[in-house]
Amino acid sequence: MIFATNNAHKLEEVRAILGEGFSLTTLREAGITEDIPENEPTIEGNALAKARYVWNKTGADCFADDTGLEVDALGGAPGVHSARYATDGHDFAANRTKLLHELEGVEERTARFRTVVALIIDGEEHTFEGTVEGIITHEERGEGGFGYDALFQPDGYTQTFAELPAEVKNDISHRGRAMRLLAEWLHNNR
Ligand code: ITT
Repeated sequence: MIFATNNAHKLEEVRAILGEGFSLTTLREAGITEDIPENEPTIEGNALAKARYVWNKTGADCFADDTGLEVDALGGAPGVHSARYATDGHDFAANRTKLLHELEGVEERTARFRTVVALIIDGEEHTFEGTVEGIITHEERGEGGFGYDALFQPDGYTQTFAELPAEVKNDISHRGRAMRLLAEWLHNNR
C-alpha cells in the first residue's frame, strides 16, 4: 500500500507502528516526486486530498496522514497550518520559535495533536482519527522526534515527545492511535 507522505520522520514512525505485517510503498517508489497540494481548510480535508491525489495518479490502494497541533490559547492555531506556521516551507525550528513567541506570558498552555488518516481502498474512502492531549512547554526539551515534539508534553508525563523513547511516543501519540485504527479496520475488513 502506498503511504502518501514526503515526511521521512512520519514514514519511520508509521513503519514502526504498523510493524512487519505491512509493506509500505513510498511516494518516490510510486513515481510521485512532486509536492502534493494541501490547500483544504481542515485536517480531514487535507488527508483526503493527499490520498485522492495518489489514487487518481496510480489507481493503487493508499493512505495519507494529515496532522495539526491545536493550541487552545491560540484558538486552535497552528492547526491545519502547522507545517507552514512560520514560513512557506517546512521549517520545524522556525515553527517552534514562533509558537514559543506567540505563547510568551501565557499560562494556559493546553494543546493537542490531531491526526486524520485517509485510506482509499478499491476506490472507497475511510478516515480514522487519533488525538493526544498535553501542554506546550516554556522551552524546547529533547532531541528525538520532529516538528513540535520538543515543545509538547503529553498528559501524564514529565517529558516532551522529543525526550520520550520513540516506542512511548508511538504508543500514546495521535499518529499511533489513528494508525492502529487503520490497521484494525484492515484486519477486520480484508
Ligand atoms: P506530509 O504532508 O508529506 O505527510 P508534512 O510534514 O507536510 O508531511 P503534515 O502536513 O501532516 O505533514 O504536518 C504538519 C506539521 O505538523 C509537520 O510539518 C510538523 O511540523 C507537525 N507535526 C506533524 N506530526 C507531528 C508529530 O508527530 N510531532 C510533532 N510535530 C508534528
